[in-house]
Amino acid sequence: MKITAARVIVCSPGRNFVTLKIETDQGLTGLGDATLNGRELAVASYLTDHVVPCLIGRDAHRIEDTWHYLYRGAYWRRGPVTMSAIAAVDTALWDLKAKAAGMPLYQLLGGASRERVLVYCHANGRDIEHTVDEVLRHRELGYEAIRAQSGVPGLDKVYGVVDPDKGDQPYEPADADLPSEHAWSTEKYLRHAPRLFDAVRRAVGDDVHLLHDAHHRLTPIEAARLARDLEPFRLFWLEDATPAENPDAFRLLRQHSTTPIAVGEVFNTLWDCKGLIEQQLVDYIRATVVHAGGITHLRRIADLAAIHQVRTGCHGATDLSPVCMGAALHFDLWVPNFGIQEHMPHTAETDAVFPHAYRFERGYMHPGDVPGHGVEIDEALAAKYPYRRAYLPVNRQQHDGTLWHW
Ligand code: CS2
Ligand code: MG
Repeated sequence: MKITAARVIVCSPGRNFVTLKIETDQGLTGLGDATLNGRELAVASYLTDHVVPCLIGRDAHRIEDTWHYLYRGAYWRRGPVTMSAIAAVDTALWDLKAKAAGMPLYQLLGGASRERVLVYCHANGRDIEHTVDEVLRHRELGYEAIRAQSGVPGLDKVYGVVDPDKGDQPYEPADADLPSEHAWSTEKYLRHAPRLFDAVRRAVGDDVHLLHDAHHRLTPIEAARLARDLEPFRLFWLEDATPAENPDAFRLLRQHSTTPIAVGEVFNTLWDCKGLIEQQLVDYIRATVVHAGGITHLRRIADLAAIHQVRTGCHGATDLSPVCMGAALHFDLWVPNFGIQEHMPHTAETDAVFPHAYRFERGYMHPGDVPGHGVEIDEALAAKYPYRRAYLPVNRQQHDGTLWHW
């Protein structure tokens, strides 16, 4: 099966998505997600200008060889742009191989290890009361695992907190002309977070998994304090408590708390994960298909994690396209050391552009059983939503304006 053409499709049905479509001489096509939120066109150019010419004429079945050709062959390895581009090719090739075999992708990985995939949703509110209502509303929808984030008294805008009354989109509007700036105070946040989880746990009872994302904003000792203060509420995980570049920071966190720790949505390769996994400094690894080199590389990360009793918890925010979600769900159904999968529903516009076989049912998802990863693109519809420059916000310290982690 020879690759005859490959194209990058950029569209913005509410937010930007970059999709690679590979065509073959057998008439089969494969799709891969290449979306890197806020830096979308860098990956589109990497693919169109540098990768696509090398794909034409290659054997689409040689997934492993193509991966190494793009990783080692480029000399400039790793990094989010490179690894998202490689992921798109890899995902499209797995899609093609599974279509050629007439099987859903999870069958090629080794078959299903479970009947369905546990997912967690986002419940967020402007204050504690609103967040509790959102948690209870998601519980009604059947979610057994719920991430709770809330506005913080004294802070105008907080990441992950959407106020539908203000017309907020999840995370950031796709038409933001320049990054919006938020004010941050660690002191206010650290006072507030334990109060939030006290209220949520009381309202929802013991039988729900609760999760929280600190979004890299704390120093190691602040992260340790938060993890310890949250212990009575028995979190499923505390995510990105402190920036992940330095594994030693996680040692300090570990020494102070038994709250399970998740990290890795910004990781791109095994090398980012290696120290944290081997030293058992984290419990869940959040790398996912699009930003960590595709199915081929994510599988290697998961295998290393398995021997250290670290489980997977793939990133699944709405800036990852349905193509990534579909591929991730096949991976999740197979991977032996599965933990949980993040799930934020896409908008109706996005779902219409990317028809898919995966489905949600009362807190669980399934990738479906059509050959391939089960996600397609309606190109005519996609063309109606042209790219719009969009940025993630930035954070500054409230007291003096110093730029801080977002
Ligand atoms: C977040 C993400 O889902 C999460 O856990 O941290 O929404 C993240 O901020 C975005 O995906 C960044 O693009
Ligand atoms: Mg996160």
